[in-house]
Amino acid sequence: MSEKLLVPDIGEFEKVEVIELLVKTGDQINLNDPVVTIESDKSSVEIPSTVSGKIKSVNVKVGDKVSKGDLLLNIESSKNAPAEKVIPKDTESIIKEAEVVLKIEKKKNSEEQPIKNQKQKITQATNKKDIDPLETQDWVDSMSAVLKKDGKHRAQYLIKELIDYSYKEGSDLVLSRNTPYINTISPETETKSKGDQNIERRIRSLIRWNAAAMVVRANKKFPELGGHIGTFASAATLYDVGMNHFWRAKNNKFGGDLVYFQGHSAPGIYARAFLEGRLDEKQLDSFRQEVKQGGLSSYPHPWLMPNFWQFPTVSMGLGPMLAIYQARYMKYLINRGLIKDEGRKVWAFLGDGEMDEPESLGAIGLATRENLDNLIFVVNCNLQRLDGPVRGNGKIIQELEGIFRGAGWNVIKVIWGSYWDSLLANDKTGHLVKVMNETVDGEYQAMKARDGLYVREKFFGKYPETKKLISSLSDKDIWRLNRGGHDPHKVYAAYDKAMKNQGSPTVIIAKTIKGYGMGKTGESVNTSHQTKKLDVDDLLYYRDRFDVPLTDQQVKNIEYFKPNEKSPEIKYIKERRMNLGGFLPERTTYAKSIKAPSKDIFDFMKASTGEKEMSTTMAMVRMFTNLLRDKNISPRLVPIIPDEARTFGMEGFFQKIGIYAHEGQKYEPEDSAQLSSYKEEKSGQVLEEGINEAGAMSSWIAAATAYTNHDIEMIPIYIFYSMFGFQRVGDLAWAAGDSQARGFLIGATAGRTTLAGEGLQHQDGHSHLIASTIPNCVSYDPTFHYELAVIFREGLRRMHEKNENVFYYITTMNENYSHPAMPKNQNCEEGILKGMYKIKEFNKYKKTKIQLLGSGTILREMMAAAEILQNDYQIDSDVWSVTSFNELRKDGMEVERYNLLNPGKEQKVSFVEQCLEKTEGPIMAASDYMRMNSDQIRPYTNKSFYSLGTDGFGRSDTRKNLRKFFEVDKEHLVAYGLSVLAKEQLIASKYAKEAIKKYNIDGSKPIPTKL
Ligand SMILES: Cc1ncc(C[n+]2csc(CCOP(=O)(O)OP(=O)(O)O)c2C)c(N)n1
Ligand SMILES: [Mg+2]
Repeated sequence: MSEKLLVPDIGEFEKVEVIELLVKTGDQINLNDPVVTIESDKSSVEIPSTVSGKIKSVNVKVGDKVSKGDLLLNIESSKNAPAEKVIPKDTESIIKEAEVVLKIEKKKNSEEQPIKNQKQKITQATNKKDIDPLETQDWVDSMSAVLKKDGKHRAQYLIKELIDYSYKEGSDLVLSRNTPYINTISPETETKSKGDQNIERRIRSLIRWNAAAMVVRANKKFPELGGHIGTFASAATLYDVGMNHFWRAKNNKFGGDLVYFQGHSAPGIYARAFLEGRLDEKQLDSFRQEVKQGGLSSYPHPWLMPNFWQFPTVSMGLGPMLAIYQARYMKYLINRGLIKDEGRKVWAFLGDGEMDEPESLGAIGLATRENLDNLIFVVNCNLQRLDGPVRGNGKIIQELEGIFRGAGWNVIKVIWGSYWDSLLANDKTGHLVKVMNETVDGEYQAMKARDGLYVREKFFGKYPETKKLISSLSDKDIWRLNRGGHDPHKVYAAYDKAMKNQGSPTVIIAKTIKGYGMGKTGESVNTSHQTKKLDVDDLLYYRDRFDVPLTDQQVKNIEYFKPNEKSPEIKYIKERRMNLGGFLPERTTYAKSIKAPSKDIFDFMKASTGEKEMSTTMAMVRMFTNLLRDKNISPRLVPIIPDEARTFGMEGFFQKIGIYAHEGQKYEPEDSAQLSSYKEEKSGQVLEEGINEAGAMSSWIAAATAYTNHDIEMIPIYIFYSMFGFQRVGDLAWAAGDSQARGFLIGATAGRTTLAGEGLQHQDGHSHLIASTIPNCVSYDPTFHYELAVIFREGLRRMHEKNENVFYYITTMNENYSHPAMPKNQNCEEGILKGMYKIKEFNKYKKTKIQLLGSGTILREMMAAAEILQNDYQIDSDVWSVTSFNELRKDGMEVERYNLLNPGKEQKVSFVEQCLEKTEGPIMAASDYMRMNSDQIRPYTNKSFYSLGTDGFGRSDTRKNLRKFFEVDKEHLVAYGLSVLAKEQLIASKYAKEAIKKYNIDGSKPIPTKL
């Protein structure tokens, strides 16, 4: 049957140019195969075939302008397979998913058992708000009956119904997101650990000791080194239970759980590795002495300990975000079929003070939306941060419970240790829970800084009922009443429950004591955080507190303690880890590299675009479209966009590779009839992160380190508004460097004067400078499409084929202009990559010459200025395209350093000097960035050097006016050029004066930084 393939609905565009024919007459094509590429002035997009069959005729050619409904191809369609009858992939997966959900629901329902044996009864003591306690009791009894008969889900349903009803009847009181200040898991429902508690306690004590000894020894030797004891002291049990029973290591059978350790608990992690035989005493003694090889880094830094640490976490707030996006990315890889679903988990350990960072809580909604049941947060609530209490007058645990529960997380509070169980069981009047609820964190902290007597009086002494409750307990017994986070049974039960939770992320909020066991100097006192020296008495106390088998003399010598290899402790610790697949943390990679695409895939970018004008952003999108045709590269590309795909002309990707959505697309998009309609898919490739640069950057880091965390090399490309890139998420970019991320960051709509109408907060004139602060970030500011192609291909080769641990920052612009062909000069490619090459020479007059360096869009102003200088002033020039002042500076710095450190040896020559030393005339450089950008190379040439740039706040106007304002338009460049030559006494100053007058330049105008 003969079919006609017409141009589909392409939105608001008409007369769009055909730029590529992807098929020819006689070709056999399948449904959805791309047949032609069309390009508007903003974006390019492939048109897919809507039928399968053999092409009878192609009715368009490259250069034709087409609109909706125009004929593209005549196709002899294959019989028996009309496209309409095939159930679209999406529908299929929606049906499948619905079936799975139904099954889960069924399972859930059948699992729902009436609560029979749970004895825990929470009675809240009466208070003034209860105007009718008898009525209250009636309701409580009814609820109790429901719980017994029909279980907790039915009970919750009824409560919800009642609340809904009360709203309907006019009540506007909001349902509380809080439960009483007790453990979420009742003692009766706790899963018990099968571990040997005695031996685990001994091991934990040794780890505690060695961690403290390591910090104290380092500071005894060099008091300036610093370090923390109090944090790990509070978190030791939280880590140990995970290490002994839950966290599975990566090995050849399993991908491994991913654990984000709280940054300054690093000493404890080293101390465990010491017992495991992974680190030796010498290494412990080089804690925080990282300059010499083999030192232990102060905090988790993969850059400094690349075989050990996986995640840099110590800049507070980054860990929580990175962990959320890591868990999300893990699901992305699974849903795209790139890794297996092995039930791996992402664990993140966070401080309660750290939770105040907006980043810590900023992405918790995403974790719920995306059903990240592979994510477990553990918030160590020791109630203190650095200076003092986290919430002296309130309760951080309750606050966090409300926030996380409100966001839909599974919340598990671990507040009280097992010693409290019987007291709570005997709290018939509810007064104990009442005191627990009423006591604020400042009081809880103070109690643990004092003693049992103080707790008896201040806490239990508050009501006669609570006083009576502990009447048979000694002060020592009261002191022993432990917090949940220090009780391995409670922690085990919480972890077990978290592991089994389905459909939502879990947060375990554990109450602990800062500086646990450190005694008067460091336990629960406001200065706990900074305690890094312990005197002999403190150390003896610490030894006794944890029964560390060391003599007084050994304690005085601050000796480490490691039982011999055959001891039950060492055997146990190793056996536990072997059962869990190996040691942790450990950073390895078994990812296969990706072969860089052949050069010809970029060939079209080496030809001139002729009359056709386009921006470098558009050239980049064309390049990506081509890369998506490369079988090796295509599945590995991860385009990441913070709600700006249309800004960058990338909406064509929506249909082509789909937007990742773990639930697929449950709705018919408004624009479904259009070619670039919004298509969400479970196997979608694009990460549309919403207006969320920090989240997008976190996704990028997850993808850029997938080679180590998931053993699969990926090519993430995060495209953002350049102003909302580095300056917005600078600390994450730094963490990316530490993490040895590999991938591309594209600062689009770049430049202070190139993004015309958007104004002060949108116009970026410094992102390259920020990029230059990250040692392994390679950055470029290309002007022409062939430069972009050369840079991008080299990036693919270096990062993903050769596995170099660098990442690329490339700026692209939205100014349309035609692009010349790549110069034939052999050194051009090398120059593009090293940072500069000669793009044009003006040699007509051979009298006076100037070297003109331009970067980004300002290169074109420079080329135009060179022409004016030649034509109107008989000045010759060499024009250099500077693709990267940053790369030139790196090279210059290295060469200068070498030369200074090697006097008398053959001196090296910087690339800048190799390019410029034999040239004539002074140098004038300009870019669309601050002068500091081009100033970077000033020291690496012996010639006179003048910088121009866009220092100051941006503002909206036309490009022409902006360039005039910042004095980087061709007229200013001519005037400045003549002035430079006059200053160098190469021409008379009258020419400069004349030009300044001619171009209406006001010499008395204040510098733009003051405007
Ligand atoms: C972004 C950032 N700001 C400040 C610090 C300095 N700092 C390190 S630890 C700390 C206190 C941490 O308190 P908390 O999160 O409660 O952890 P704890 O040690 O109590 O477990 C501070 C302010 C940091 N590491 N990162
Ligand atoms: Mg804290």
